[in-house]
Amino acid sequence: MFDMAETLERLQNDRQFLATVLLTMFFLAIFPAYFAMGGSGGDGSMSAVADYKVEGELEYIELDNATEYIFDGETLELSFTTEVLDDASSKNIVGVEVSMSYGEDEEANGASCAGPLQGQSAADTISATTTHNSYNGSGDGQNSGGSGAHSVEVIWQNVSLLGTTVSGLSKGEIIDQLDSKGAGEGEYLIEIGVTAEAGNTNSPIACQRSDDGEEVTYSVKLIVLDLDNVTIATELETETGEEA
Ligand SMILES: [Ca+2]
Ligand SMILES: [Ca+2]
Repeated sequence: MFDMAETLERLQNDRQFLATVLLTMFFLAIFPAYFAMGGSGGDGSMSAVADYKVEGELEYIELDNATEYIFDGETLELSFTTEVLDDASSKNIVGVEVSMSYGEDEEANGASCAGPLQGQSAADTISATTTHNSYNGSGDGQNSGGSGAHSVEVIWQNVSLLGTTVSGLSKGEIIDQLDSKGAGEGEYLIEIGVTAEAGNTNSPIACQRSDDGEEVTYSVKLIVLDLDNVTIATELETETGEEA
Protein backbone atom coordinates (compact mmCIF):
# COMPACT_ATOMS: atom_id res chain seq x y z
CA MET A 1 0.00 0.00 0.00
CA PHE A 2 1.15 3.55 -0.77
CA ASP A 3 1.49 5.52 2.43
CA MET A 4 1.70 9.27 1.70
CA ALA A 5 2.91 10.30 5.17
CA GLU A 6 5.56 7.61 5.19
CA THR A 7 6.70 8.51 1.68
CA LEU A 8 7.03 12.22 2.55
CA GLU A 9 9.04 11.32 5.64
CA ARG A 10 11.36 9.10 3.58
CA LEU A 11 11.76 11.91 1.01
CA GLN A 12 12.94 14.18 3.80
CA ASN A 13 15.29 11.70 5.45
CA ASP A 14 16.44 9.22 2.82
CA ARG A 15 18.66 10.88 0.19
CA GLN A 16 18.96 7.79 -1.95
CA PHE A 17 15.18 7.38 -2.06
CA LEU A 18 14.87 11.07 -2.99
CA ALA A 19 17.39 10.61 -5.80
CA THR A 20 15.48 7.59 -7.13
CA VAL A 21 12.19 9.51 -7.11
CA LEU A 22 13.73 12.51 -8.89
CA LEU A 23 15.40 10.28 -11.49
CA THR A 24 12.09 8.49 -12.16
CA MET A 25 10.31 11.82 -12.59
CA PHE A 26 13.06 13.00 -14.95
CA PHE A 27 12.71 9.96 -17.23
CA LEU A 28 8.91 10.12 -17.18
CA ALA A 29 9.20 13.71 -18.42
CA ILE A 30 11.98 13.17 -20.92
CA PHE A 31 10.83 9.97 -22.67
CA PRO A 32 7.68 11.35 -24.34
CA ALA A 33 9.71 14.34 -25.56
CA TYR A 34 12.39 12.00 -26.88
CA PHE A 35 9.89 9.89 -28.81
CA ALA A 36 8.09 12.97 -30.15
CA MET A 37 11.41 14.24 -31.53
CA GLY A 38 12.08 10.86 -33.12
CA GLY A 39 8.70 10.98 -34.85
CA SER A 40 8.91 14.53 -36.11
CA GLY A 41 12.28 14.97 -37.68
CA GLY A 42 14.93 13.06 -35.78
CA ASP A 43 15.04 10.62 -38.66
CA GLY A 44 14.58 13.28 -41.32
CA SER A 45 11.06 12.09 -42.19
CA MET A 46 9.67 15.63 -42.05
CA SER A 47 11.82 16.83 -44.93
CA ALA A 48 11.63 13.76 -47.17
CA VAL A 49 9.62 14.38 -50.34
CA ALA A 50 7.27 11.57 -51.38
CA ASP A 51 3.68 10.89 -52.40
CA TYR A 52 1.79 11.49 -49.18
CA LYS A 53 -1.84 10.72 -48.50
CA VAL A 54 -3.17 13.55 -46.34
CA GLU A 55 -6.21 12.92 -44.18
CA GLY A 56 -8.02 15.01 -41.62
CA GLU A 57 -11.45 16.34 -40.77
CA LEU A 58 -12.56 19.94 -40.52
CA GLU A 59 -14.44 20.82 -37.35
CA TYR A 60 -16.76 23.74 -36.76
CA ILE A 61 -17.10 25.97 -33.70
CA GLU A 62 -20.30 27.99 -33.75
CA LEU A 63 -19.82 31.58 -32.58
CA ASP A 64 -23.42 32.66 -33.02
CA ASN A 65 -26.76 31.76 -34.51
CA ALA A 66 -29.88 33.87 -34.57
CA THR A 67 -32.81 35.07 -36.64
CA GLU A 68 -33.06 38.78 -37.46
CA TYR A 69 -35.37 40.86 -39.60
CA ILE A 70 -33.31 43.01 -41.95
CA PHE A 71 -35.13 45.86 -43.66
CA ASP A 72 -34.70 46.61 -47.36
CA GLY A 73 -31.43 48.44 -47.97
CA GLU A 74 -30.12 47.83 -44.46
CA THR A 75 -27.16 45.80 -43.29
CA LEU A 76 -26.86 43.73 -40.14
CA GLU A 77 -23.33 44.04 -38.77
CA LEU A 78 -21.92 41.40 -36.48
CA SER A 79 -18.49 41.29 -34.92
CA PHE A 80 -16.77 38.55 -33.00
CA THR A 81 -13.40 37.99 -31.43
CA THR A 82 -11.72 34.67 -30.77
CA GLU A 83 -11.02 35.96 -27.26
CA VAL A 84 -14.45 34.59 -26.32
CA LEU A 85 -12.99 31.10 -26.74
CA ASP A 86 -11.08 29.63 -23.81
CA ASP A 87 -8.25 28.27 -25.90
CA ALA A 88 -8.22 30.02 -29.30
CA SER A 89 -4.42 30.01 -29.41
CA SER A 90 -4.35 26.20 -29.16
CA LYS A 91 -6.80 25.81 -32.04
CA ASN A 92 -5.76 25.75 -35.68
CA ILE A 93 -8.47 28.08 -37.05
CA VAL A 94 -8.28 27.80 -40.84
CA GLY A 95 -11.40 29.67 -41.91
CA VAL A 96 -14.87 31.00 -41.18
CA GLU A 97 -18.28 30.08 -42.55
CA VAL A 98 -21.47 32.12 -42.48
CA SER A 99 -24.58 30.21 -43.51
CA MET A 100 -27.94 31.86 -44.03
CA SER A 101 -31.49 30.73 -44.77
CA TYR A 102 -34.52 32.84 -45.46
CA GLY A 103 -38.13 32.78 -46.59
CA GLU A 104 -40.30 35.39 -48.26
CA ASP A 105 -42.63 37.69 -46.32
CA GLU A 106 -44.01 39.65 -49.24
CA GLU A 107 -47.66 40.66 -48.85
CA ALA A 108 -50.46 41.50 -51.21
CA ASN A 109 -53.01 43.94 -49.80
CA GLY A 110 -56.17 45.38 -51.26
CA ALA A 111 -59.81 44.87 -52.06
CA SER A 112 -59.31 42.39 -54.89
CA CYS A 113 -56.22 40.42 -53.91
CA ALA A 114 -57.96 37.07 -54.07
CA GLY A 115 -56.65 34.23 -56.13
CA PRO A 116 -54.61 34.88 -59.25
CA LEU A 117 -55.13 38.64 -59.00
CA GLN A 118 -52.51 38.86 -56.25
CA GLY A 119 -49.75 38.04 -58.73
CA GLN A 120 -46.40 36.67 -57.69
CA SER A 121 -43.61 37.70 -55.40
CA ALA A 122 -40.32 39.07 -56.72
CA ALA A 123 -37.11 37.62 -55.34
CA ASP A 124 -35.18 39.48 -52.63
CA THR A 125 -31.40 39.41 -52.62
CA ILE A 126 -29.57 38.49 -49.41
CA SER A 127 -25.89 39.35 -49.48
CA ALA A 128 -23.17 38.59 -46.98
CA THR A 129 -19.57 39.65 -46.51
CA THR A 130 -17.11 38.07 -44.10
CA THR A 131 -13.88 39.80 -43.13
CA HIS A 132 -11.01 38.59 -40.94
CA ASN A 133 -7.84 40.68 -41.17
CA SER A 134 -6.88 40.68 -44.87
CA TYR A 135 -9.08 37.66 -45.62
CA ASN A 136 -12.56 38.32 -46.94
CA GLY A 137 -15.29 36.82 -49.04
CA SER A 138 -18.83 37.58 -50.08
CA GLY A 139 -21.78 35.92 -51.71
CA ASP A 140 -25.42 36.55 -52.60
CA GLY A 141 -28.51 34.38 -52.46
CA GLN A 142 -32.15 34.83 -53.42
CA ASN A 143 -35.49 33.64 -52.09
CA SER A 144 -36.92 32.78 -55.51
CA GLY A 145 -39.95 30.55 -55.08
CA GLY A 146 -40.42 31.59 -51.47
CA SER A 147 -37.22 30.50 -49.74
CA GLY A 148 -33.49 30.20 -50.17
CA ALA A 149 -30.17 29.58 -48.47
CA HIS A 150 -26.53 30.25 -49.14
CA SER A 151 -23.26 30.42 -47.31
CA VAL A 152 -20.01 32.36 -47.51
CA GLU A 153 -16.77 30.60 -46.63
CA VAL A 154 -13.37 32.19 -46.26
CA ILE A 155 -10.47 29.76 -45.81
CA TRP A 156 -6.83 30.82 -45.52
CA GLN A 157 -5.11 27.45 -45.28
CA ASN A 158 -4.80 24.91 -48.07
CA VAL A 159 -7.36 22.46 -46.69
CA SER A 160 -7.98 21.17 -50.22
CA LEU A 161 -4.97 18.91 -49.52
CA LEU A 162 -7.17 16.87 -47.15
CA GLY A 163 -8.35 13.63 -48.67
CA THR A 164 -5.81 13.78 -51.50
CA THR A 165 -2.42 12.34 -52.30
CA VAL A 166 0.14 15.14 -52.46
CA SER A 167 3.26 14.80 -54.59
CA GLY A 168 6.40 16.90 -54.55
CA LEU A 169 6.16 18.14 -50.96
CA SER A 170 7.64 16.96 -47.68
CA LYS A 171 5.56 16.29 -44.57
CA GLY A 172 6.90 19.53 -43.11
CA GLU A 173 5.81 21.51 -46.17
CA ILE A 174 2.35 19.92 -46.11
CA ILE A 175 1.91 20.78 -42.42
CA ASP A 176 3.10 24.30 -43.23
CA GLN A 177 0.19 24.66 -45.67
CA LEU A 178 -2.32 23.41 -43.10
CA ASP A 179 -1.05 25.21 -40.00
CA SER A 180 -2.55 28.69 -39.58
CA LYS A 181 0.08 29.62 -36.98
CA GLY A 182 -2.36 31.91 -35.22
CA ALA A 183 -3.75 33.54 -38.40
CA GLY A 184 -7.28 32.68 -37.28
CA GLU A 185 -7.07 34.60 -34.03
CA GLY A 186 -8.60 38.03 -33.64
CA GLU A 187 -11.60 39.91 -34.97
CA TYR A 188 -14.28 38.75 -37.37
CA LEU A 189 -16.73 41.10 -39.08
CA ILE A 190 -19.87 39.75 -40.74
CA GLU A 191 -22.27 41.91 -42.75
CA ILE A 192 -25.62 40.62 -43.98
CA GLY A 193 -27.73 42.88 -46.18
CA VAL A 194 -31.13 42.60 -47.83
CA THR A 195 -32.43 44.17 -51.04
CA ALA A 196 -36.15 43.50 -51.13
CA GLU A 197 -38.30 43.54 -54.27
CA ALA A 198 -42.08 43.46 -54.42
CA GLY A 199 -43.69 41.64 -57.32
CA ASN A 200 -46.48 42.78 -59.60
CA THR A 201 -50.15 41.99 -59.15
CA ASN A 202 -52.70 41.33 -61.87
CA SER A 203 -54.94 44.04 -60.49
CA PRO A 204 -52.61 46.98 -59.91
CA ILE A 205 -55.28 49.39 -58.73
CA ALA A 206 -57.18 47.22 -56.30
CA CYS A 207 -54.27 45.09 -55.05
CA GLN A 208 -50.72 46.12 -54.20
CA ARG A 209 -47.76 44.06 -53.18
CA SER A 210 -45.28 45.24 -50.58
CA ASP A 211 -42.00 43.89 -49.24
CA ASP A 212 -40.17 45.53 -46.34
CA GLY A 213 -37.15 43.27 -46.19
CA GLU A 214 -36.53 39.71 -45.09
CA GLU A 215 -36.04 37.59 -42.01
CA VAL A 216 -32.66 35.88 -42.12
CA THR A 217 -31.58 32.97 -39.95
CA TYR A 218 -27.81 32.85 -39.79
CA SER A 219 -25.03 30.83 -38.22
CA VAL A 220 -21.39 31.93 -37.89
CA LYS A 221 -18.83 29.14 -37.48
CA LEU A 222 -15.08 29.04 -37.21
CA ILE A 223 -13.51 26.24 -39.26
CA VAL A 224 -10.88 24.34 -37.29
CA LEU A 225 -8.40 21.68 -38.37
CA ASP A 226 -6.87 19.76 -35.46
CA LEU A 227 -3.35 19.00 -36.68
CA ASP A 228 -3.04 16.24 -34.06
CA ASN A 229 -5.71 14.34 -36.01
CA VAL A 230 -4.16 14.91 -39.43
CA THR A 231 -2.29 11.95 -40.89
CA ILE A 232 0.34 12.35 -43.57
CA ALA A 233 1.67 9.00 -44.71
CA THR A 234 3.05 7.22 -47.73
CA GLU A 235 1.26 4.08 -48.91
CA LEU A 236 4.00 2.00 -47.30
CA GLU A 237 3.61 3.79 -43.98
CA THR A 238 -0.17 3.31 -44.15
CA GLU A 239 0.31 -0.44 -44.76
CA THR A 240 2.63 -0.81 -41.80
CA GLY A 241 0.32 1.24 -39.63
CA GLU A 242 2.72 4.12 -39.12
CA GLU A 243 1.31 7.61 -39.31
CA ALA A 244 2.69 11.09 -39.20
CA1 LIG B 1 -39.82 39.92 -52.35
CA1 LIG C 1 -39.17 39.86 -48.41
